[in-house]
Amino acid sequence: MPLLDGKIGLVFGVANKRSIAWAIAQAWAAEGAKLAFTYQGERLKDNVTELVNTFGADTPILSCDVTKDDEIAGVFKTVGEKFGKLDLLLHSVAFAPKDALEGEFVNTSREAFRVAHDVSAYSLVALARAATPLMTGGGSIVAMSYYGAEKVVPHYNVMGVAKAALEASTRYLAYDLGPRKIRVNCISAGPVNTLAARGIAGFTEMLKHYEAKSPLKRNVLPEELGATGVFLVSPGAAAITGQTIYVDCGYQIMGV
Ligand code: 0WE
Repeated sequence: MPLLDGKIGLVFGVANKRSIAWAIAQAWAAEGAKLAFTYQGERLKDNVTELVNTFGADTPILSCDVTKDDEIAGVFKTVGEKFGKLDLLLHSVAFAPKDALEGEFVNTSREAFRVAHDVSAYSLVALARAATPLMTGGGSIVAMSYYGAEKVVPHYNVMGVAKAALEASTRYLAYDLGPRKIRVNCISAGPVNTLAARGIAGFTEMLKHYEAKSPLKRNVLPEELGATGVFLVSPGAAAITGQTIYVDCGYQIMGV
C-alpha cells in the first residue's frame, strides 16, 4: 500500500514546475496523498492551475497571501469543508526584497527585515496554528530552509536570519504540537534552480561550487527533495520532530 494512502495534504509555495513545492507535492501524490494547493498572486494562478490539473480537476487551488490572516483563515476553512481533516502541510514560501539580497547585510532596512521575517518565518507559525484544529489524527508539517540560516552565505543576508527564525520556530512548534502528535521539521536543501533562485547574482557559480565541494560532487535533485518530503511525513519518521535535515549532497558537513 502507498505510504500516504488516505492522507490529506496542503501545499504552500508552488510557483511553477521547477518549484521545490511541486517536487514534494508530486512525491506526496505518488504515495497516495490527496492534496490541495495555494498560490500567491494572480500572476501565478494559471501556472499552478495547469500543473495541478494533472491530478484531476477536483484538486482545490486557493489564493493565499501568507501575510494576510483572513486569507489563511479562508484556506483552512475551505480545506476543512472539503476534506474534514488535514494530515500534511508543506511550507515552501520565502521572500525578501531584492535589494536586501544584493548589498551588505548591515544595510538591511527595517522594512526589508520585517517583510522577510513575516513572509518567510512568521507564516509557518500562522499556518501551523490554523492547521492544528484540522490535524485531529496527528499530522506532519514540513518547511524548507537553507544553510544560510546557520553560516554566512554572502548575499543571502536577511534571508539567512529569517531562515534561522524559521528553524527555531520549527523547534518551538514541535514542542507545542508534539502532544497532539503533530510533527514539525525542516528540509535544508542545497541550491536548486527555481524561480526564486533565478536572477540571484552568482547562482550558477553557487551550483558549481556545491558540485566541486560537496562529498557527493553534485547538486541535489528536486525528486530527492520529494523523497525526503515523503520520508518526513511517513511512519518511518514518526519519532522525528523539530529537526532540520540537510538534503544537500553532504555540503553542510564540510569545514573547508
Ligand atoms: O531561499 C532562497 C531564495 C529565496 C528568495 C529569493 C528571492 C529572489 C527574488 C527570497 N526572496 C527573493 N526576493 C526576490 O526579489 N534560496 C535558498 C536560494 C538562494 O537565494 C540566494 C542564495 C541562494 C542559494 C541569495 C543569495 C545568495 C545565495
